[in-house]
Amino acid sequence: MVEDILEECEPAVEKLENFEGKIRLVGQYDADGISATAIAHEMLDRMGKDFEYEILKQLYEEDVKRIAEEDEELILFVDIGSGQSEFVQEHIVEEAGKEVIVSDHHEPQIEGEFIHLNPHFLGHDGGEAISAAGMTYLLAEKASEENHELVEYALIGATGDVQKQDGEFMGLNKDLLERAEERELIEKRQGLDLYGRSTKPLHKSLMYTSDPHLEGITNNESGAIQFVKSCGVEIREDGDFRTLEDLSEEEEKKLISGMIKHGYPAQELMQNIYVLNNSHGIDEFSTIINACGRLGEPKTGVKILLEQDLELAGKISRKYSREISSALGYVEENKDDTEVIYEDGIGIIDGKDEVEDDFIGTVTTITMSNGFFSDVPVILGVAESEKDKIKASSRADKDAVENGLNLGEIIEEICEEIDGEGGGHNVAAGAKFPREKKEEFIEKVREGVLEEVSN
Ligand SMILES: [Mn+2]
Repeated sequence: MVEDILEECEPAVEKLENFEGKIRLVGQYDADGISATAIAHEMLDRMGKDFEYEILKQLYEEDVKRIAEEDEELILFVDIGSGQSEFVQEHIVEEAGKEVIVSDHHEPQIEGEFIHLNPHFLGHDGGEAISAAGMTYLLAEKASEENHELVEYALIGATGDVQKQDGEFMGLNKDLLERAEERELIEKRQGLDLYGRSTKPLHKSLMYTSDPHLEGITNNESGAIQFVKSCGVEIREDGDFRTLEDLSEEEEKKLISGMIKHGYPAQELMQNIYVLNNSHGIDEFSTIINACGRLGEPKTGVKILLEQDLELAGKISRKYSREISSALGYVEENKDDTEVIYEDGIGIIDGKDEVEDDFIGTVTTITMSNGFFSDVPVILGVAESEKDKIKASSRADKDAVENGLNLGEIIEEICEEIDGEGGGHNVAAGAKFPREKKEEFIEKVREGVLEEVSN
């Protein structure tokens, strides 16, 4: 399955090997982009290349112009570039006459006159079949056998881009998973799929579980603590609450048999869990890599991956939790301010310039799962972003989605009307648009959602 992509990688490998000057590597700042950057970094290192790298949140035209003027004559873009390939073609290829390799999976604008590796050109779905880390891994695999161990980064990237469906890798990612399993870089086992598996204290994960309803545990903190203890599982370790991810396989089994004994439908909560060699679950680890970008230090993510620096990973994880707590604190502090937090058919959180735009998505996810708004089909969060833009993030209630609500479609349509960019899935969608359109956007989302929900 991946053979066609490997074949496509041949000219890129040749170009890199034969190029004698300095190379510029440009990556994107989420878990997939950081993983792709780490793979390319290692590959270039092993080729003995002289290179510089940077990681960007977005590739605006002005960034493309700046990169065109830098010293490097060959630019390797990973997880970024396909969506801006017109600018790349115009400013870097045509005006500056430089060489370009793009390894990406986003919808390409144009193919361009440069080496453009993208699953779309080969009839593969870039949405869930393979990520940029996967594409870049295949490039590295083609370049040298030494790079084979990097395949776990490809899976970390795919996980970060939410390419797993019901806990399973799909399409080309499945081929990559096979490679990783053969090389004993990842192990699959069954585990409980609870909210906050790696980020929330175990008893809270249990208490937030409402589907299925766990009598005596759901919304019952002391009940949840009692239950964990009754299974013979320690609730704390060195004074800190443990997450489900912190449990050993044995302890998790105890918890599962405890649930079955109590008559809870544990099998409904079971899912495949992928554990990396560093003993972190892949979801948790990809969240940490993603957090590096959110915290404005994406290069730390590259360092964690390349050096397997788990101490640094722990630091980032704690820092990220603090940022999330402070963003949630804003919601709590302002819950009586009807200009900021209000319910109007849907739940609205206006983070203004107080909630970092990178955290508004997490805030909407958490307020949706913890029942902050009593009974709304959708929660919409907005926050001020750079360049006079607003970043919006929305989450839909499961029942509303089951009744046909598709947030992604609603948001995408609205964005077309208001000169914004956005879209997503039925349960979660995001957007970016000019600041002066904030009220209009909120109103349109409200109308769009209520219209579908009432039908
Ligand atoms: Mn990506």
